[in-house]
Formats: sequence, C-alpha cells, structure tokens
Amino acid sequence: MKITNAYVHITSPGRNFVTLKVETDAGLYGLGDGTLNGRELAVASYLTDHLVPCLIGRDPFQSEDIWQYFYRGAYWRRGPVTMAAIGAIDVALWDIKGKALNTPVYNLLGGKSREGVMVYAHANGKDIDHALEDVAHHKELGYKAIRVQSGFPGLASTYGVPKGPGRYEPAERGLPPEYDWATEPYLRHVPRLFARVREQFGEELHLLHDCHHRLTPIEAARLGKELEPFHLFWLEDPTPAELQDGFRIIREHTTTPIAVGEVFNSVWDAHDLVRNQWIDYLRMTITHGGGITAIKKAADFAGMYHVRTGFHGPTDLSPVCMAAALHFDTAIHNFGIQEHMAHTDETDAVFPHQYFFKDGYMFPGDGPGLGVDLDEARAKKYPYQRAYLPVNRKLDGTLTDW
Ligand code: KDG
Ligand code: MG
Repeated sequence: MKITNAYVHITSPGRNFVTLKVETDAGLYGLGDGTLNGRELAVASYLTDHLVPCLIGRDPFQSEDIWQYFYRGAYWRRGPVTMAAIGAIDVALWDIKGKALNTPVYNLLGGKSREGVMVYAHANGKDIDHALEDVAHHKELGYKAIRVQSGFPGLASTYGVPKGPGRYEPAERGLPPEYDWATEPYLRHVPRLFARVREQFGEELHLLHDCHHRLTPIEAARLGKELEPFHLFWLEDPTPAELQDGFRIIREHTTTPIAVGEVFNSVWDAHDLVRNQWIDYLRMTITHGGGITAIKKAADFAGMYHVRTGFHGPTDLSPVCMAAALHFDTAIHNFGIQEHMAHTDETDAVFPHQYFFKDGYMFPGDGPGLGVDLDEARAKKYPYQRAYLPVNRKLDGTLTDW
C-alpha cells in the first residue's frame, strides 16, 4: 500500500480543530488530530508545507520508520508544533493499519486490557455551593471521578470556571483576554472546597483538582499537605514543569498523588519526573506527544516506575484524538484514568464517532481503525477563526502562568 495524498482540514465548530486526512492507493484513508490550541495554523503549515510532501509514496504500515524520519530527519527535534504535526501523521497511519487489517486500533496495541476506560468529568461553580451542585449533577450522570474547581472570594474569575452558564471552554475568539491571579486566597480556599465535597458526597467518589501551573513548589507542597485528609485521586499541574527537580520538593512534603504533562511533547519532558518517582500520572496527549508510536514508548517507560497514564482530554483536542486515546487506554497495562470534557453537539456532528460514554466509563467501539470520521461538507461550514488562550497577571500587573 502507498500513501497517495494527505490534506489538512481546519474547521471551527465553536472552536478550531486541525485534522489530517491521509489517503492511500488501496482506497483507505486515515485521520489524525494536529490541533494545538491558539497556534493551530502553525501546525497546519508545518504539515502542508514541510511534512506532507515527504509523506507521499510511503507505505503507511511503516509507522515506526515514518515517525523516525520526521523526528530525527528534521534535525531540530521536539517542540509542540513539530510533535503535534508528527502526532497527526502517526495517528492517521494507525487508523489506516486498523482499517486495512479490519480490526480496532486497540488490537494492534496489545488487545483489550479492560472493558471500559474510567473517565473523569469537570464540575465547577462560581462558588462552593454552585460547585457542589455541579458535582451532584455529574454524579447523577454516572461519573465515578470528578475534577472540582470553584471561584473564590478576592478574584473575579479563575481557571476552570466558566464566565457564563455554558460549559467551560478554554480559548476565546479575538486577541488573548487578560485575567487576574492571586495565590494566597486560592490556597486558603481549595481545602475548604474539598472539605465540603467530601462532607456532602462521602469517600467513594474519586476527586481531582487542577492547579494549572500556578504555584511554586513549596506552595504546592502546602496545598498537597492540606488536601491529604480528603484523599484526592490527583492534584494536577501543581507547578510549571520545565524544572523537573521542583517536583522533588512537592514529593518530599505530601502523599497527595501528582499528575502532570498536558503541555509536554516528549518523553524527555518527563524523564526525571518518572525515574525519580516524583509523579503518579503522566498526562501527555497522543496528539501533542507525537502520536501513538511515541506515547506507547513514554507509557511503557512510565510503567516501569509505577507511573500510570491520565491523558489530557480537553475540548481543544478533536474527537480524533479522543478516539486514539480511548483505543490506547483500552490496551495498555498502566492506564490510570482518562479526562473527558464532552465536545459540543456541533463538534460531534463534524466528527461522527463510535466511542461512547456509559456509567462513568468510555468505550472506543469495535469497528476497524479508530472508529472516527470527518464530515467534510459539514466541516467546511465552520471556517477557522482566530482564538487564543487567556493570559494571567498578578494583581500588581506582573505576567504570570495562566
Ligand atoms: O488548551 C489548554 C487546555 O487544554 C487546558 O487549559 C485544559 O488544563 C486543562 C485540563 O486539565 O483539561
Ligand atoms: Mg489541566
């Protein structure tokens, strides 16, 4: 089989998605997600202008060699744009292989290690009472694991809490909005939030919280320690991870499990974190981590150090990435949990898919390949619109991590 063509489709059914479609002379095609929130066109150009011309004529079964060709062959290595582009190609090749062999992708990765993939939902509210109502709502929907974020006195808005009544969707159209940030009231607030959640919902529910890189290591250590009585499933992105050594400080002070990696694009971003056992869950996505070929190696490496996966699953990755993640989660041994932010109905209609949610678990479906498609006619109705993630400033105006 030979690759005959590959096209990038950019569609914006509420938010922007970059999808690569790879076609073959066997009449089969595969899809890959190359969406990088707020920087979508850079990946699209990287694919169209630099990678696709080198892809034509290759055998889609040679996914390992093709991965190495684009990674090592570029000389420059790594980086979110490069890795999202390589990830899009790699996932499309696994989709083609599954279709050619008439089997779901999870069978190419070791077969089913579990029937369903436990997912966590997002509950949030402008204050604790509203967040509790949203936890109750998600529990009612069947979720066994819920991430909880809430607004707090002293700040007009915070990460993870929508401004209006709609679902929380990071990235806003137009130029980047600017928000305020203050650490002290946040640190006082979060333990109060989780005390109330445990009081109302008991011990069974798995609870998670995302700090979104806003704390220093010692602040994160304090938070982790104060959250210990509430037995979190994980505390996410407690501090920026460029300095992997910072996580040693957190680990020395608290037994609250730590998850990190949604902005990583290489196993090297997690190398010290994993081999020193400073983290418990690795969140790198299939798209941003360079595809199934790369993430399989990262997950296997993590597994040797008792680190499990907890893939990022936001609405700013397309259903193609979600499908790939669910096949992967189904197959690998050291799966931990999968994030599930439901896409809008418009997005689901552009990307018809077999995967589904039931009683707190997701299932990839048993069709060949990834079991996800792109409705091109519908996709064309939603042209790209510039959108950015927000930026954050401390109350004195200093730019800080969002
Ligand atoms: O594009 C950024 C979002 O994907 C991110 O803010 C979402 O932190 C996030 C999460 O845990 O889903
Ligand atoms: Mg996060």
